[in-house]
Amino acid sequence: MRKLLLTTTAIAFAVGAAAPAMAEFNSRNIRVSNGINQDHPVGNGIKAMQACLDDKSGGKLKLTAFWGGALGGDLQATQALRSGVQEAVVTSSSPLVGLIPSLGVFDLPFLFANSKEADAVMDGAFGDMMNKKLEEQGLVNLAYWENGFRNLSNSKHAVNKWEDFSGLKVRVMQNNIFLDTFQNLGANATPMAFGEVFSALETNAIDAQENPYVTIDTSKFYEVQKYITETNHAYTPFLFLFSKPIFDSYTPEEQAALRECAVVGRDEERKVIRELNQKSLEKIKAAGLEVNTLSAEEQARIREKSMVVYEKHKAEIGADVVDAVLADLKKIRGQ
Ligand code: TK8
Repeated sequence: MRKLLLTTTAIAFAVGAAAPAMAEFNSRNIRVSNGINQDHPVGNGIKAMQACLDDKSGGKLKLTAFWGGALGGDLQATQALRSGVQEAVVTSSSPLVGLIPSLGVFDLPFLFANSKEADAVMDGAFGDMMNKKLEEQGLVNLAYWENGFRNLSNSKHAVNKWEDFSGLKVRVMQNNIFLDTFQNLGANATPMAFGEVFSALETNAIDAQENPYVTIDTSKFYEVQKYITETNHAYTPFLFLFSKPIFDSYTPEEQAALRECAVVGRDEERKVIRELNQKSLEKIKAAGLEVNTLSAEEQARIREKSMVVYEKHKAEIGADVVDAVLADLKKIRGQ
């Protein structure tokens, strides 16, 4: 007993000695909600972020993750952040376009050719510019995580060309750019929150949806779909958003740790999701789905015909924002 007490005192002393650096950290329980499931790479990112926070805060900053939309969908959770009743959410940018129209830039069809381009734009000055707009709406974006390139799945027929989209009832994220992109393709597009997609597919209320392979895998959409086409029609990011009213009440050390560790989490999440992409596709194939790819000509045709969406939505997104991202991409592509 005595020995145990001594040991405890020694530990307390050791912790105490390290305390000055930790003095600026308070015990915080940070709730982070997600619409996707825990086995999505966002789960790996959150683990890595937690390890980093443990290290920096001496275990004081704790993330508690809620999966599968348990705290509400993307938009609902984001509103809870703005009013300061929830700390954080990993959300797609797309459902927030009603709130921040310029975020619609990320929904423009075929904007990014690969994830390298997406990373360069989001982790650079353009990403910072969008973060300022988010801050004006009470949202601190700690980092851009990856959702990924989106592909179409459906229960009706193989989609190999423009004409095959005709009449398909496709769920799209809640914004006009996605709606127009799919209507322009001839589909019957229906905006819907992510949490309703599985049962809408299961009951055939809709025929189709579009998401990255990893989401089609981890959210089990493959169980209620028959065909999949690698369309890569959009790359939409995840935002790691923090409630600005809550963030502002934290100490500078806590704020810095959150920002730095969200980047550590981002790097892990991007690494894992990129490794998983092909594995998820294999799993979807093994589940019996027919996998189709578009020919190079058809891809070019769809891409070209989709460009009307840029002109239609440029003013609403902000001409300066669209021009800025296109200028950035030109630079990145060395044009
Ligand atoms: C999950 C969503 C999802 C998105 C969608 O909450 O809605 O289709 O791709 O990842 O954010």
